[in-house]
Amino acid sequence: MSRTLVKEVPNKIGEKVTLQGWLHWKRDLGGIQFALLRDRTGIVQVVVEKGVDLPLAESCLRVTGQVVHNAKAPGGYEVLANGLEVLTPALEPSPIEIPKEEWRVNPETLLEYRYVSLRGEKARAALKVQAALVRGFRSFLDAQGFTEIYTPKIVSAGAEGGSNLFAIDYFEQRAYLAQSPQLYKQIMVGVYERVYEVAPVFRAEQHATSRHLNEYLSLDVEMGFIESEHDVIDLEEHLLRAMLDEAREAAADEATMLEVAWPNTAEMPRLEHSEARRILREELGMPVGADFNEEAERALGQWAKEQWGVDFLFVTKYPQAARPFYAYPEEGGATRGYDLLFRGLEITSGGQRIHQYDVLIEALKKKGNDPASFAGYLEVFKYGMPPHGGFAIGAERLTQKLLGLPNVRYARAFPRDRHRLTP
Ligand code: AMO
Repeated sequence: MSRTLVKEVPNKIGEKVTLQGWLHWKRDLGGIQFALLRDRTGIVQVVVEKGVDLPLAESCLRVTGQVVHNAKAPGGYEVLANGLEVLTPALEPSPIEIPKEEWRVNPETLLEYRYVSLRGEKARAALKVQAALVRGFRSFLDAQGFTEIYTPKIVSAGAEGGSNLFAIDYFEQRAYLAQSPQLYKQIMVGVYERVYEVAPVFRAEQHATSRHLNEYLSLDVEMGFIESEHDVIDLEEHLLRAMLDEAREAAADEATMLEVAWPNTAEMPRLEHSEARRILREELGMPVGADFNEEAERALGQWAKEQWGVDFLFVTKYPQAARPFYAYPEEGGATRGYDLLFRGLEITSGGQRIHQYDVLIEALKKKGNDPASFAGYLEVFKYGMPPHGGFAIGAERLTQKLLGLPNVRYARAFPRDRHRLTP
């Protein structure tokens, strides 16, 4: 008999079905045994006769039985098993109780046993929502004439400043893990005008925080022939709506289980950095520098929610002191660089870039970089680079804030943090 998926079971009342999955949980009531069977689509109650030996939880099973109504069963139905085959027995009890999944337990425990804690319904739902967001990212950009690119992750220089680079031995040379695809995505604008990349990037963050990973998924976009950073922000607004729509539709069950509060996407206001800074200082009493720290971002996010009812806030015209060398400079020390705060957390940096060769050389020097280290990048600016700009969304941070996860690590299957290299 062909396999029935758990989500199809309610449509098969009275029929005989064959299910496959994992033994999620079991309970022996003396005369009768209850089991929960989990597959990729959900969980169903199975009633097993007394005397049948149920294996350890997490064993892989094939169950044949009849679907019947039972008002007391989860969802109002269950499967009365008359055949049960153990496909792969679990060899040991699971180190954590998967059905008792809880985000707020010590993250060390959940992450140490991530290879099984990921099987928890919430853990896997969170990553499923993320996969839908990423699919929305790709399909929206494909439809807008963007080309997906794949840039090297082993590079000769850092694009975002030197402080958090992972150095590696590359035969007889010193190399680094890419902090971002920034320089390559710009070069590729000279080829396709509009490009995007979905790939991991690496940051040697020394401190363990709830919002930093040492390896994260960067959703990068870059486009040519723009007038200003506002063209880029317009694109990002539409893109975010498309991503959230995809997640809402394609991961509807997961979102319901995680009790997702869908954000306001109707309005995403733009606030200049100087004004944001004034608000922080004068209205919120927070003394802040050029770059806003975590507390300042949180306060600004809360302010925007209270004043304007918005979840997304673009902070534009960042000062040069707080931006990398490639940010397009403006009069008075500002740039055309922006950040996007989502519920008070920075999920994006972006902006217009310098596209003139000599301006770029000057900007590199001003930041204390040796132009010779960037030779491979600089060359292309001799050959007609259009005015261009783009941005990068941190996929885990977007997922974290959308789902209300207490820690960004839960938005990555196998997070790398200050002390974690396994699993
Ligand atoms: P930036 O360095 O601001 O910009 O990074 C872009 C976005 O990536 C996410 N992010 C992180 N997420 C998890 N852990 C980290 N350690 C971490 N660091 C950054 C954030 C952040 O907003 N090249 C530019 C982007 C551009 O201008 O196109 C860049 O990399 O969500």
